[in-house]
Amino acid sequence: MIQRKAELERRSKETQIKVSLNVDGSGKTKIKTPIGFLDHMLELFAFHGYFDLDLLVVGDTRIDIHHTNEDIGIVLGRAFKKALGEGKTGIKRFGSAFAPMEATVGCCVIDISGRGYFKVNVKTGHPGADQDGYKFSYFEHFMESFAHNLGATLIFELRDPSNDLHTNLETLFKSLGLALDQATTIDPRRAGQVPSTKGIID
Ligand SMILES: [Mn+2]
Repeated sequence: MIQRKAELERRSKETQIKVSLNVDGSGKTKIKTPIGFLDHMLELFAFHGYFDLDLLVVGDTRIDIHHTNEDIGIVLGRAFKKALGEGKTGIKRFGSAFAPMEATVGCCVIDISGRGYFKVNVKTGHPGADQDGYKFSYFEHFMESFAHNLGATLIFELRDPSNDLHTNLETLFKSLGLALDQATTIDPRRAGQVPSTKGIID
């Protein structure tokens, strides 16, 4: 089987990011960013998606976490795109998943279509107050960057949100791990084919 792995490094005046990804891993992670809350979310995303992910980040968080949060989304999206390869041969392409936590359900639908689109719907309620410096809007910004750089349509729905931002985002990150695992799975019935009637995903 081909190795679906990627290593990337991105340096800007705001952040330095090094990532190593294996799409066909076992969920092992070594994640160290200046945003502890995001480390926790990315660990559970990778664990439930069976992705091996090493991520080392230095960022200008003395300003705020805005640049660092966004840039991690960019680099992670690029790493998945690179690991899946140019034609995305044989992958299922679509994925959808639900992850509950108490009454709250995080839902994710993804299509690795080559085009970036992002949306999140919150059904009845509020996604929760800011927590330990993290905000729901940072989640949106992170996922928008991720979707555009991966080249995927990424839609989330948060049902019956708890008052706790941590709980809510945990269901969403888990649902992404589950949905992306599905979408990146190689379907033997599509062996050697690009999963599009157009014959190309770019
Ligand atoms: Mn937690």
